[in-house]
Amino acid sequence: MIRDQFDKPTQALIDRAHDLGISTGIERLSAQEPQCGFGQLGTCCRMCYMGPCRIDPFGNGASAGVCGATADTIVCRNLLREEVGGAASHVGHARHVVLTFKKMLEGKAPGYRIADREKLYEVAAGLGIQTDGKDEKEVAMMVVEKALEDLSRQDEEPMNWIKLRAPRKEIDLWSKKGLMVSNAHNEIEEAMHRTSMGNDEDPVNLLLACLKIGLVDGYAGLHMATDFHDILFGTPSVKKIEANLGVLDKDMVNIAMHGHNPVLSEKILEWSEKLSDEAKAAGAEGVNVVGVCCTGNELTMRQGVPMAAHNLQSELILLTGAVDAMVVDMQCIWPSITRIADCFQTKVITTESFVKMQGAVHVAFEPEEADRKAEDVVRLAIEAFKQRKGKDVFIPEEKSIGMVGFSVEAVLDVLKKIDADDPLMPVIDNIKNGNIYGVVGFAGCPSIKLRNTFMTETMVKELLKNNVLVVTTGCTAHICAQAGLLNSDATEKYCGEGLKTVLKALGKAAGLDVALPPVWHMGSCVDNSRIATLIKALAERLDVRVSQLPVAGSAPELVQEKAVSIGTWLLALGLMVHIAPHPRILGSPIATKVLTETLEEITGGKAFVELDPYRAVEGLLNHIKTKRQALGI
Ligand code: BF8
Ligand code: SF4
Repeated sequence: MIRDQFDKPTQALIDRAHDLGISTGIERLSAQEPQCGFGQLGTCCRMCYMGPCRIDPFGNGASAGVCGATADTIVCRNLLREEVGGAASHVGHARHVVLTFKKMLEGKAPGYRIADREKLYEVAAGLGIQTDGKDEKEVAMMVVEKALEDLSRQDEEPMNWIKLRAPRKEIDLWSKKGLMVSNAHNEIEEAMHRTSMGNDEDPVNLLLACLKIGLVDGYAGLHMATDFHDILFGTPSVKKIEANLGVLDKDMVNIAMHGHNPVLSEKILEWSEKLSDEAKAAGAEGVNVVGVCCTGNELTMRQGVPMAAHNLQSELILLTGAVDAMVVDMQCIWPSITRIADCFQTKVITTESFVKMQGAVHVAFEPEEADRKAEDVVRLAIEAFKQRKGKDVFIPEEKSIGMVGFSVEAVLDVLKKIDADDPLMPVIDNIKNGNIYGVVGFAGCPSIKLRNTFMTETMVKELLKNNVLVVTTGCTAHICAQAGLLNSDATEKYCGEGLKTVLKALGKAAGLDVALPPVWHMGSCVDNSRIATLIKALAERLDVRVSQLPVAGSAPELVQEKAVSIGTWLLALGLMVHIAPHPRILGSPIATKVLTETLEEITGGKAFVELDPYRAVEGLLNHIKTKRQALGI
């Protein structure tokens, strides 16, 4: 048994699984080891049935596939397909929300409403929609049409959401370099087409296509999803929350919401409150909705729902035996969960027709019937509680407190209290004087391969010590919350003097008695859009390119294809992106050189691969230092 390698509550549940003879990812990883070297280097091709072909980049085996494809071609084709997987997920998510919104406007989805009118009008104005003489519904429908255009137009016009959300100088650059994209679906189709057997062989051309898919992901995926989430459910504001597995309560009906889409989880939360009396009649103290993965982030930043578990804990949380229902929508849902749930009284409930699981109950969740379906789901959880009542559970007691909900709007509200006319100026002044040495965005997943090194926590603490402000999204936000990095005590404990001074002043401006936390929770993975919006605002205020700013990104525990496509978008924007573990590009000398070096001459961005947290921070700090020197600060 692997012992004492993870944080205490995670390890306690791994041990419990072992004692009960239940398999977890930790064991399944050991059973896979050593993992295939060809796969890790990216040099395995299955694009046709003359293969699969494997290229040994060290020259000890075949140097080309049966068709003659080289390691460079194979790696770049595989990378582009990974990106397509990521971008398709984000665009599919955004489309789902847009269509729900459209149904609501047409009167077909009465369970939803416009929650943030101000955001709707901000988006409409940004899209160039003339709002005079039109009512709210007409404006909203025109916004929907603009979104659907980005998924359907056949001319070469740049995507509406790029014009709406991308920084001006980067739009010019992408246009000049032939990277501009027009229709997300066409780009995804073309990327699949060009990577199929007998098409694009040129590794550089394939890498340029990766950048285009990065833009598709960033604008028709992330930004579009965030904008419609905010309009439908409200723009997040700063609030206090609890995090970690200890947020489960054995005396309540525990519903773990897992996945990504607030269209489902917001309704479940609403019905968990409405059916509270039924839960009480069943012998519970009420219904306790907790969040897992990105749905957890969506619910916490808008509704203050506790953040129970990140992706690595998504199967472990079921080992508590205290989860009555795990309700899932889309993405990052491990197939193992139904098998673990089966050992307890836990019901796994799938809700999307394209995300079904053997052993799960399927409740087809359509926006048209959102209320009735949400009611059904909560009732299933109450029934499951009745079966569990009185049985032993094992809930690790750890929980931490933190502040979440740092949308750009929320940040600007605080800054306006310091400088109403030029709210970004206080931040810029503090970047100039070095109180804020730089800003690093942490995004992505918990990797089962790196979690036991505390990769994320170690890097974040090192950066804070060096006065680097950290912003975060996704499961990395869960990791930071659990490590106590989202609260004011962390400011005192981990920040350098300069950053501490700034966060105390901001806390005061926000009307709090305490400093702001040193790590700002900006949302779910699609909300990497919010980080980009903050960067755009700074770049445009200073009239510089994004690549000139003392900022960088890190995906310190890369797992998902989605993290690869987000990372590529950030490379296109001009950022240095730190990545661990190794992306599957090292089998190609061309891909490695282009992504870690040459790209800097094109967009200003570059990938930086480093698995040691201290060396990774050193690399990020050096990058920030170079940018500061070039700006003369
Ligand atoms: O989209 S951080 S494990 S839950 S991929 Fe998935 Fe990774 Fe979590 Fe959110 Ni993002
Ligand atoms: Fe092998 Fe070429 Fe077929 Fe790939 S496309 S499996 S390299 S023959």
